[in-house]
Formats: sequence, structure tokens, C-alpha cells
Amino acid sequence: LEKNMYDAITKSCSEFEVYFQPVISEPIDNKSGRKQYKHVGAEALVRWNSSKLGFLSPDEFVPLAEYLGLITPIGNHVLKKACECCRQWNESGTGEYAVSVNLSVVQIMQNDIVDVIRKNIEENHINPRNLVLELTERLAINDLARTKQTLLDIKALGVRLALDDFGTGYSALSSIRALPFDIIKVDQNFAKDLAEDDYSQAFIRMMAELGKAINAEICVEGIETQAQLDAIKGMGVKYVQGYYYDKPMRRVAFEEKYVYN
Ligand code: G
Ligand code: G
Ligand code: MN
Ligand code: NA
Repeated sequence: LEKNMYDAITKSCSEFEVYFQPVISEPIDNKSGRKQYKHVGAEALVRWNSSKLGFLSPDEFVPLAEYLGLITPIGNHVLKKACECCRQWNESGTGEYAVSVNLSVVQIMQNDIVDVIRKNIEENHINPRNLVLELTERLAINDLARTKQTLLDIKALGVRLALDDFGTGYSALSSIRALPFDIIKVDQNFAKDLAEDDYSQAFIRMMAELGKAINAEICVEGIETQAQLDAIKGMGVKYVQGYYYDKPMRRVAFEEKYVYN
């Protein structure tokens, strides 16, 4: 895995393909309005089409890439592709598109991270608000003061920051308070039993309430059914994401369905 990963990065990362999953904003609930919505964005999700190893999902290689420091070149490649799409879709698509990119805490610790992000925004002339950077606490944040300063520097570019997978891993309510997030993404585990479980409903209601106090929008991930969508109706959740709308798909498929429709 390690050797193949080095080789793939040397070959200008062309084996790393970026998929896109729609992020739905303000679903419209009229009776016949299933799967309708006002706006759509996209989360960029990397896959590795390895010539030697076959098709690999990020769960199979991102942890090793983080350990080896190789998530930085891979992540830069994903960011570049995502920003190119953001430019193209906003220039020629039928709506306004925000594109979300996952950043590893390993990337956040690179000295040039702010410059890399700025360069991508400038080269593509994108409205920085349309770039969302997602950070997860799957790995512990070791240096909170430094992380906070870096996130403030990134935010000063005008991009939005999202806290990903909230409610799992090292997630702490103190991070929401300490770090400048614009969006909190509730982990998909809470969507799983949303239709029948009071706890998950209460958790999402609580997060929406907390979001109001700190000026952060809530995104619920992993929505697979109409019943799950109904369960969060009226809670003040701004974004939803999940198989109910679509799985992550190749760029061309996303464009056909959501950009040039
Ligand atoms: O798309 P999928 O469910 O297979 O993604 C699995 C995990 O991999 C998710 O937690 C997601 O955040 C992570 N992931 C996907 N793409 C990227 C990426 O470009 N960079 C990083 N750091 N993580 C990613
Ligand atoms: O950690 P992060 O939220 O970045 O990862 C998103 C992951 O969740 C992707 O791998 C994506 O394929 C997966 N995903 C997205 N929507 C759904 C869903 O509705 N159900 C399930 N089981 N997984 C989902
Ligand atoms: Mn994510
Ligand atoms: Na997530």
C-alpha cells in the first residue's frame, strides 16, 4: 500500500479521483415535493483508482496517508480539483454551488496551508464563501492554540469552516466554542435511528439550538429515507446530505444531474 501510494503521488495524483455528493440546502416539504430543494452544493470525496490495487475507498488509505504525511499532496490534489469544479459550476451552471473539501488535521499543521488555499481561490476566481473546508476530530487536535490561529487565518480568506463527524471520535463541545466553525456536521450515526430514537432527535435539536447561539448552521449527514428527513423537519437544520438524495458520484454524473439541468 505504502509503495503504491508513493508511486501514485509521483504520477501527479492522476489515480486519485474526486467524487461529489450533493449537499442539499432547505429541502422543500410540500406533499408532492419529495426530494425537492432550493439549493445544492457538493462534498468532494476522494477515491483511489490504483492501477495495481484496484478501487480503494478513503477509509482504506486515508489513515495510512495521514500517518505517512502523504495526505498533504493527495489533499492538495483534491482541493485543486474541487476548486476547478467550483469555478466551472458557478460560471456555467444553473445555480450557485458551494463545494466542501475534507482537510486532515495533518494538512492544517502544514506551514503553507493558508497560502495553498489562497492560491486555489485566486487561480480559480471563486467566491471564497463557496468553498467550505471540513475538519474532523477523528484525530485529536494536539495544539489547540495553533489550530485556532490557523483556522482564523483560513477564515480570513473568506472561506467557511465546517466541523465534520460531530458526535463521534474526539468531538468535544469545547471545540465548537473554541474554534471558529460556520457549519457543524452531525455524524451520520445520529441519522441512522432518527425516525424511532428520541435520543438522536434530541441530540439534533440540541445541536440546532447550540448552532443558533454561536451562529453556526447545522448539517445532518446520512439521511437515507423520507422518515428520517421528516423527523428533523422544523428543527432548524439548514443542510442535509445522504443516500436519500444521492450517493457520491463521478464529476460528470453530478454535473449532468445537478449543474447543467
Ligand atoms: O466517501 P466515503 O464515505 O468513502 O469517505 C470516507 C471517509 O473518508 C470520510 O470520513 C471522509 O471524510 C474521508 N475523506 C474522503 N475524501 C477525503 C479527502 O479528500 N481528504 C480527507 N482528509 N479525507 C477524506
Ligand atoms: O466523514 P465524512 O462525513 O466526510 O464522510 C462522508 C461519508 O459518508 C462518505 O464516505 C459517504 O460515502 C458516506 N455517506 C454519505 N451519505 C451516506 C448515507 O446516507 N448513508 C451512509 N451509510 N453513508 C453515507
Ligand atoms: Mn466530510
Ligand atoms: Na461527516
